[in-house]
Amino acid sequence: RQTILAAESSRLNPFALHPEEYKLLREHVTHAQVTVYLNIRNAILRLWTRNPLVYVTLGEAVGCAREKRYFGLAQVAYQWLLRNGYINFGCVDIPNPTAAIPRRTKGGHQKTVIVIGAGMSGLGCARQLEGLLAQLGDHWVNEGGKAPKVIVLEARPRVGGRVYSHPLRNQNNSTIPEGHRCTAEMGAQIVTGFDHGNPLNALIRGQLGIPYHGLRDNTILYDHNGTIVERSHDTLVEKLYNDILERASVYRNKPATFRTVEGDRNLILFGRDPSDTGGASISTLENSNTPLPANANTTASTTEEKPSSGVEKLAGRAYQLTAGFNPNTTAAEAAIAMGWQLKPGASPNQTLELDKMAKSVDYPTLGETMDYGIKQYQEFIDLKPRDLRLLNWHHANLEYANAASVNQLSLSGWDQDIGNEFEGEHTQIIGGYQQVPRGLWQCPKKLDVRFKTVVKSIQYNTNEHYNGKSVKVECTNGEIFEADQVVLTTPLGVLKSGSINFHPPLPDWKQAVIERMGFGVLNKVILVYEEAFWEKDRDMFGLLNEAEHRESLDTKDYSLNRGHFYLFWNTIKTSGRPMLVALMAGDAAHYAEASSDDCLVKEVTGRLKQMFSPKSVPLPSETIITRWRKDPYARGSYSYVGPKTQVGDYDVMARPHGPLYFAGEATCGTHPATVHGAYLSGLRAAAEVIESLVGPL
Ligand code: FAJ
Repeated sequence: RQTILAAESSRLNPFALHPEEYKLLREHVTHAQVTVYLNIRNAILRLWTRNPLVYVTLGEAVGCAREKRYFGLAQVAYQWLLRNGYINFGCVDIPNPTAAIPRRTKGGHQKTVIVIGAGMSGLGCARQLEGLLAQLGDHWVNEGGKAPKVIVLEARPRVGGRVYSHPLRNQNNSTIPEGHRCTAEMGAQIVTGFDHGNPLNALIRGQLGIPYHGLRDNTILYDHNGTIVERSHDTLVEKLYNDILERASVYRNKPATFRTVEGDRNLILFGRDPSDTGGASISTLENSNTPLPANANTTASTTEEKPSSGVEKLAGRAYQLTAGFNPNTTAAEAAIAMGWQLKPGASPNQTLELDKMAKSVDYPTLGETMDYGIKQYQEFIDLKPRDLRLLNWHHANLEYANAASVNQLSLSGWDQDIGNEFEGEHTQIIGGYQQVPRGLWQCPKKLDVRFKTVVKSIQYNTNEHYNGKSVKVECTNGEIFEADQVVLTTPLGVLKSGSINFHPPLPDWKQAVIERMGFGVLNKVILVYEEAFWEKDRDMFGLLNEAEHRESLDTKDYSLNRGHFYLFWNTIKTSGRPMLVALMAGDAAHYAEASSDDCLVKEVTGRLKQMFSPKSVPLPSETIITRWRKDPYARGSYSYVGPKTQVGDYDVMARPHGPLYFAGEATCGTHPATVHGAYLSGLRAAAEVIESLVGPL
């Protein structure tokens, strides 16, 4: 059971090969040997996950094979896991380098790999490269040269990029140990699914020992006048919202499937190997007319779709199909089942006709389609203003999760990462999330990061046989770096802005995807007080904003204000001071960019006074307001799937071009817009660079 869990928490299917393992093994192993391989691979993962402070050696991995004849399989499993960042990643001390990756370099001179950006992807990539290169130690010597050097160029004077824990006033005392300093999270704040696949688990808990606080699902919603929305009412409207979302999901693109094979589930469950492992290789069988074993073809799904929990919703990214949703049930029947009453005379046969909106335009959006659905629901159920405020609160929550208005999200692809969310506790780091990138930078040995080094142009040569450094990187401070490979991790917003010149220009396929993908904005209004006037034990509370009167149409518009301070995080447990973080999502995020601090503080204080009346709400003693769109090294908060984004675009973002490699959250289709996605993209890019240096496994 422990080995099964180890595979699952490493985002691998314990019972099936990863598509890349399948490609590597299909010509060399039989179906029965797949079971042996999976048993070994899961057991190696178990060695790693039980204590990620300790490096798993090749010898230990080989020890996971039960018979000598499977030592070769164990070596392959070990090397695959190592190369792809499933084991021995992060801040682990590497013992005397062994010949873990038996490959040789092509030339004798010292190579240079430059990583641009010291965010989680860049640091993750550089740390992984250092680790993998160290293990090739002897081979560089054999080649008469030194191991390649890795240099990180970072525009800012700090590490972390969009993970930034801003020190609070009078707290910038370096004698206070990091984990105890009072900080405000300007960027990422939540770590999702600690126990179930998040690679940051190994870093935060296993290696750096950083304290964290588990989020509780005890959120309440305040209406604009300060009354608290009853839980039952909130649930009723949320069900309606989910129903419309689910009806809109029929327009979702079909997920890509990959070929792979499964092992024998029963044997793997009990950790046993098959007695007879002979026969033809998988590829021979596949190319012949022989019927394949029952489990021979399967699609590679490492995760299953699961309904999300309340906390997950508030943590951002997970509204998804609930098990048992039946799209053939009419909307009116569904409404009755939820607990709504139909208007007098309304027929239970009434349903939503979303096609008119979804199919009438070239680039339908989620927001327009859902609003069309809400309008149709209003024909047969009586939605009161508070219901509409609640529905718009959920829109705002999606706008937070995607850093964009729902009217900018692709109807067919906005949740293309569905099914990959990690289950389990969501947490916040105590003392600042930036401890994680700092740890990656410093442990076990400082990476070579050059701060305040802003890259302005990249000259590159795609000729594989070019005899010399293929890339010249020029910085605004006049420094020039020559490199054999460059890993670019600058945010999509920076790439979109064109602030880095490429010579020759990036090819059309890369430039086009940069333009098609969405890069949105979320902002925070951070308020520090002398004393908390809110309930200290609640991690967050929401606010339903009042509709605004639109004179031109003489109607009330619920969308205009919905993202203004729609959610407050109470970070007293993690920041060390009484602090509220008010989120500005969707259009409100842009409003925050254009408004003065004074204006925003006045507005938010007004809202808080209404919510907490008759308590007195003072002005904050310190305020910090983010304006991520204006930040020249981010130009926004995170990526989203815009109406013109195409299926597979995240992978196109990730695809290398000559000596240029790409990492960053916007290159991680399975976990975009997240810190763990950024980190995983760094591991992936490191594997690509290593392959280009020493060849494939
Ligand atoms: O909590 O995992 C969060 N949790 C999370 N990610 C978030 C979250 C969002 C979320 C919540 C729940 C589930 C999933 C996501 C919501 C929000 O609360 N939160 C969040 C909030 C804000 C306001 C922001 C801005 C972001 C988040 N994110 C997203 C993550 O922070 C990012 O996905 C991740 O940190 C990106 O890492 P990366 O390595 O891909 O990119 P950067 O920007 O960190 O690093 C690039 C580096 O390049 C920077 O250091 C930059 O200075 C440098 N650079 C740029 N131009 C350069 C350059 N260096 C040299 N020369 C140049 N020309």
